[in-house]
Amino acid sequence: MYTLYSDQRSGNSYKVRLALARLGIPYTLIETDILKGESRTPEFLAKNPNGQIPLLEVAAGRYISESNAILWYVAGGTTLAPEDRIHRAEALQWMFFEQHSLAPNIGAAYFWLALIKGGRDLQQHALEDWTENGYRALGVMEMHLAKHPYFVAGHFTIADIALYAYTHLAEQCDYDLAGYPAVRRWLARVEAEPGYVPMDWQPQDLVAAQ
Ligand SMILES: N[C@@H](CCC(=O)N[C@@H](CS)C(=O)NCC(=O)O)C(=O)O
Repeated sequence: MYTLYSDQRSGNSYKVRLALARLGIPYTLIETDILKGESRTPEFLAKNPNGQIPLLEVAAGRYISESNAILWYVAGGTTLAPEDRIHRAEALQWMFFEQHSLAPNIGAAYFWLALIKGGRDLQQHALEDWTENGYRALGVMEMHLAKHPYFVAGHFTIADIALYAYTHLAEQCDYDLAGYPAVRRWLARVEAEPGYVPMDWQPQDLVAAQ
């Protein structure tokens, strides 16, 4: 059985919880509080030298980090992970876009504005860039979603899961989605998918970090 090191408030961790729920795969969740430094302890760094969650133990002592790599692993062989060459490349394209254009802006804004007390003052210098670049990323998604129901292959895939995680948090960190109707319709479409779980959902098998 998989063991997932995850922080309930982390969008990157939520991607993995959402995929595992959709796939009906049981796992043990180890709640790892990043604000208490639980991903930077010597024990955790021995598992992931990069000191970040999510981290998935796929077999005894064998770990995968990076949320989007974990999505490919858990969804392999299912319709969530497109196998034909063009759809696989398009899924990767959107998942790299998520890491380079969405998460560094909306993900960072969510972390500092929604999770960190006093974060707005501490990060005042970065807000303008996060706003401009975050809206730019939303604009790219809007253009695609105005013509397509999902990001790739005409159906729900791990590309949607990757992009959903921080997009659905955008309104909690100052972004206004009113001007992005196709993005809003897509968010609702993802939420209507079978097996959908909200960000605060946890599996039964839960243990606290050691
Ligand atoms: N590119 C990585 C980013 C992972 C990441 O930023 N994780 C954050 C939580 S969302 C974290 O562990 N932060 C704690 C730290 O860096 O100490 C992914 O997609 O998994």
